[in-house]
Amino acid sequence: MAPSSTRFLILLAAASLLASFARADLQYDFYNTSCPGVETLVRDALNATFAADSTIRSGLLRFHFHDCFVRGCDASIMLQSHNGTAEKDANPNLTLRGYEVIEAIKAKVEAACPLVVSCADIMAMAARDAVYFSEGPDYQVETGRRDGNVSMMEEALSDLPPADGNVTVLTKFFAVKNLTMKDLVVLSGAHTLGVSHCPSFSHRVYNYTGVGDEDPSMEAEYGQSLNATCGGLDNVATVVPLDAVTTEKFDLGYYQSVYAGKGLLQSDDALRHDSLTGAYVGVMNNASSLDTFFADFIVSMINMGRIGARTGTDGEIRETCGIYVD
Ligand code: HEM
Ligand SMILES: *[C@@H]1O[C@H](CO)[C@@H](O)[C@H](O)[C@H]1NC(C)=O
Ligand SMILES: *[C@@H]1O[C@H](CO)[C@@H](O)[C@H](O)[C@H]1NC(C)=O
Ligand SMILES: *[C@@H]1O[C@H](CO)[C@@H](O)[C@H](O)[C@H]1NC(C)=O
Ligand SMILES: *[C@@H]1O[C@H](CO)[C@@H](O)[C@H](O)[C@H]1NC(C)=O
Ligand SMILES: *[C@@H]1O[C@H](CO)[C@@H](O)[C@H](O)[C@H]1NC(C)=O
Ligand SMILES: *[C@@H]1O[C@H](CO)[C@@H](O)[C@H](O)[C@H]1NC(C)=O
Ligand SMILES: *[C@@H]1O[C@H](CO)[C@@H](O)[C@H](O)[C@H]1NC(C)=O
Ligand SMILES: *[C@@H]1O[C@H](CO)[C@@H](O)[C@H](O)[C@H]1NC(C)=O
Ligand SMILES: *[C@@H]1O[C@H](CO)[C@@H](O)[C@H](O)[C@H]1NC(C)=O
Ligand SMILES: CC(=O)N[C@H]1CO[C@H](CO)[C@@H](O)[C@@H]1O
Repeated sequence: MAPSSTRFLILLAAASLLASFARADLQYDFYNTSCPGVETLVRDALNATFAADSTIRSGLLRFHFHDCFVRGCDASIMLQSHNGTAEKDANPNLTLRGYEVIEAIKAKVEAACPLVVSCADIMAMAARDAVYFSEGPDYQVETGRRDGNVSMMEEALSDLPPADGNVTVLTKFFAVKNLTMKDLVVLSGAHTLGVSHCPSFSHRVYNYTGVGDEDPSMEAEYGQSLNATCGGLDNVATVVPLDAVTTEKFDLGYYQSVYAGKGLLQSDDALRHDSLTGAYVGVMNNASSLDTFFADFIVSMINMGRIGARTGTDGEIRETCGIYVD
């Protein structure tokens, strides 16, 4: 073999080794030697936070979703923009909650292990702990993500699924993130926690097709109660539970609501009108399916947590999550 091609092969081997290092996968317990006990530290801090405000749990679960769907799970949702054009400034983000919670935990983590643990991993742990402390399943999160430092409003507007989307539309938004229809119907189950502001669904009550009509798919009494609560299309101050059965408990209440025509968002109700996702909603309407939902949810959360993950030497570990960029 000629020396030049040997050199080439060695270079090739070195390059692919380097590439596989840079691509290093997420793993369980990534910080076990670099910051031992960090997951307990985060969980204990959240336990105290939730004792003071139990409603912030749903905010943290949604926060991780909005982070992952835009530029991957890289905490770019937390970046501040001098000129107001960051992800966080996009319309769907205006109701995101939990910035201060993540920042406070990050400060505690920095005190224990400076510049080791990413904001993106803390967000993933916080979403997991929010579910756990809502009587949902406990699971191990994958860690080893690093933070991004680019944040663009347009990407949040183009990559987050629309609240008035049908299953065809929603499936496309999930597919570009490597998530399946199963992930869609399972992760929508996160709406077993938390609330929505009236403008996210009020068109269903007051102006469904633009002629002052109501969405005929909505259960009649439910529509009346939404009308009474919101009192009009543009009430930005009032919130309504996404799962009216058990708003703060992670359970099957969401699927029971959707099954009964009491899904709050159009994207929730849409799930029962597609044969595949509708079948899942039907199964989850049965109380004996709780364990199946928990197991499915863990799998789909791990899938979502892998979107666009930066690992190895890609990205950075920041001291503060919400630094200014641009
Ligand atoms: C299928 C596509 C989805 C759409 C269209 C959607 C849309 C929405 C909307 C419009 C709200 C209410 C915002 C407001 O007006 O305050 C909301 C809340 C929420 N979403 Fe989703 N969502 C989707 C998927 C997800 C996923 C995958 C998760 C997490 C795994 C999630 C977790 C939450 C939570 C926990 C809340 C309540 C937040 C709070 O209480 O502050 N959503 N979602
Ligand atoms: C965690 O520790 C075990 C040994 O205790 C080790 O085998 C494993 O590689 C470590 N994992 C990481 C991600 O460092
Ligand atoms: C959370 O805090 C309460 C006290 O407020 C304590 O009883 C409970 O054991 C804690 N749970 C966990 C998982 O740390
Ligand atoms: C879903 O919505 C899209 C966009 O509005 C529309 O083109 C499509 O026909 C709808 N699909 C179904 C099955 O309703
Ligand atoms: C209802 O929707 C139509 C079409 O989008 C719009 O022209 C009309 O102004 C809306 N009505 C109200 C009360 O906003
Ligand atoms: C909403 O409530 C108002 C006042 O009670 C009533 O006049 C209106 O018809 C209701 N609209 C719908 C869509 O139920
Ligand atoms: C619920 O599921 C259980 C176990 O699969 C089944 O035995 C039962 O008949 C189901 N109940 C309903 C109402 O479908
Ligand atoms: C989807 O998976 C492919 C193949 O593993 C990967 O190259 C791509 O980066 C993933 N996309 C996202 C958004 O994670
Ligand atoms: C963003 O991070 C990259 C490394 O991932 C670095 O080269 C670049 O200078 C950073 N940009 C800013 C504005 O911090
Ligand atoms: C705002 O910041 C973004 C990101 O750096 C940049 O692309 C855009 O041109 C800036 N807009 C203005 C008006 O300065
Ligand atoms: C432009 C705008 O309203 N941005 C908001 C995005 O969300 C954060 C957190 O709720 C708000 O502080 C910003 O004002």
